[in-house]
Amino acid sequence: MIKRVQAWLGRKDGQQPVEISPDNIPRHVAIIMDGNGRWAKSRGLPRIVGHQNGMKAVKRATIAANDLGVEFLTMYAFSTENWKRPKDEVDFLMKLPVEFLALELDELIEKNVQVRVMGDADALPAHTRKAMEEAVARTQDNTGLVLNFALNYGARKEIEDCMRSMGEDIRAGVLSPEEITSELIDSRLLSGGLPDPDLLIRTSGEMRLSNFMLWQVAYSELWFTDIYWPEFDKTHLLQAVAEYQRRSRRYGGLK
Ligand code: V0D
Repeated sequence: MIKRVQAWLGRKDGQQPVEISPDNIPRHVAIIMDGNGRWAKSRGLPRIVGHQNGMKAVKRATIAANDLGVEFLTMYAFSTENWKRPKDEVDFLMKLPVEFLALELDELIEKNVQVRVMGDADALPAHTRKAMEEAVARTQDNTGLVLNFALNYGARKEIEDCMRSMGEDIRAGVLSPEEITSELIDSRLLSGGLPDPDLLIRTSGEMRLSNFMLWQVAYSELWFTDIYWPEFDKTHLLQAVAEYQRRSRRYGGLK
């Protein structure tokens, strides 16, 4: 059964219909939300206005993914490298989880969304951590879309921490080297319990992974768009999913 989803793709030649099959929706979509600063600069606005509008796009993407039947949505909100930005900008960014949850948590709960966070929360300001912990606690039994924020996250550090902890277990005699398998590593990464992303989206024209989920995206379909993150809406998600469905996924083997 093919459901025809009509979506405006911003093409000069008019509306372009996108075909989405309900049988092959990516279970896990991960997004590198790039281009907030560039979006603001292109409009002569301060960078923080870009981040503010980026937050609105997080809401749109969440609703669109939920409506489409995506089960897991991971958003790269703050990398371990982002601490190098000017202090004022970092301070502003750290208020966004508080603001986002104050505005949206009730609706997320109503929609049965489960909020998760992956990354080193210890280094975050108390107000940021508190808002996130509260959202995670209040939604932990929800059974709908899992909205997973990667915050103070870096893939190499995640792998480093995982290897160190396995080394410690070997030294303590509770783990043997033969027991180290892909499945064990999966379970001990910060994304433990989530399936690997089926589809990775990056906005704003850059075609890099930038230390995002390096282990987990081994077989993911990658989709890049030139649009800036604050412009992202459901038509872009539909476009990405339609392309995902067009590609054959072979896992390096036969179809
Ligand atoms: C700025 C674009 C939502 C990327 C989106 C602290 C950069 C807007 C959150 C958020 C950020 C995080 C956790 C949570 C609820 C919401 C967020 C940051 C940046 C980094 F539980 N948007 N958002 N967090 N931006």
